[in-house]
Amino acid sequence: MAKDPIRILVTGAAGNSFSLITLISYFLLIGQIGYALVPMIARGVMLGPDQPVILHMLDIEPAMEALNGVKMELIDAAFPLLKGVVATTDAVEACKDVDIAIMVGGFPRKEGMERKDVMSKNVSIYKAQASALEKHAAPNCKVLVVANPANTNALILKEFAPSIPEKNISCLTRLDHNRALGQISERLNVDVSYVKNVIIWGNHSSTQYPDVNHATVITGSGEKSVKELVADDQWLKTEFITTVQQRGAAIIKARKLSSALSAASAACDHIRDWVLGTPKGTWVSMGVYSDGSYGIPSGLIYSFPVTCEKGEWSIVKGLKIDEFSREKMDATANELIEEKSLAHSCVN
Ligand code: NAX
Repeated sequence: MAKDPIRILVTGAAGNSFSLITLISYFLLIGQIGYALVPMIARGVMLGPDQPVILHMLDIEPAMEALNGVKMELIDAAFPLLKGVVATTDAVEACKDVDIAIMVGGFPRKEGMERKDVMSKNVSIYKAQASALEKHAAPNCKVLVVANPANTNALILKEFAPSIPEKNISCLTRLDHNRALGQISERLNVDVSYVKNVIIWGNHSSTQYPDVNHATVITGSGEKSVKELVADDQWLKTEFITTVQQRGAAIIKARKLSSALSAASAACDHIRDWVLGTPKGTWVSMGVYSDGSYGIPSGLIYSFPVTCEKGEWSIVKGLKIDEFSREKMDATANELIEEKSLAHSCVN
């Protein structure tokens, strides 16, 4: 019997939809994650080839025409799994009965803007959308925040939607996780699907800590430690970390646009694993509400290694943390504490 459709909200779905003037003022640094993401969802990349979906797309008024264009293209693509499209600038209509919400829309930092001004704009967006989700989404709606500052936007959403369980709110660090897998695969010249259990700790920012101390590669003679195979601790502690931390900037430099394809793909990976489960023996990185694990203060949305089963994530416990890692994990936590207090100072 055919499954019932799942309703998926994508905010910021018009992507790259600005007037020429806005475009110039953004200095061409805008990506278009929403535009890359919606066809992936409609094709079954996120929830599987037998799961029908109804897409809800929310954007702002100036992007409405472009959003209607995206809707026309979705219809023209004749995706068999796509059972409906809602394209709107009304947050209430957008959030109505959604089972999954992917929050890509946000206010980007423009040249000359203070951090506090950007934070303030995003706090007001996430406060308003939290309330629309809380009142109108399906009761067990899972939320993934992609827009930056992703961890802190997710935290604001959590705080202003108190009836949504904290377990249902997350932010995207899977792109960083996938970037770390990619770097190890390139370095060892092995298929990326044989590399597993890297970890991204902390903030989706340049203070994130990509950690391979527990990562392995599946080989013909069993699993081997990435550290042993790389056999170059200096590289792992320096270039590897900075390459992953600064990959977003490197993409902007090369493409003159931010990462969109890889970010959309990572959002699909994040939701797929969360809903359908992580493979046995494998963990992934997700920004989730800290329960105090690994000495990370509770009350932060922090990226941890997690496994998922039956639609629930759990932080992987008991990993040994060395002094080098401890310092990096605390530094990124401290940045999140500071972002949290900046965000709170912007709430009105
Ligand atoms: P774009 O600027 O192309 O798209 C943003 C979209 O959001 C636009 O269509 C805009 O009209 C819409 N929008 C603005 N305010 C809105 C609101 N209040 N409600 C609904 N929609 C609204 O950015 P894009 O490159 O698609 O990136 C989107 C966000 O993802 C940015 O904040 C970006 O920094 C962040 N990223 C996060 C990543 C992660 O791993 N967590 C990686 C990629 C990306 O940098």
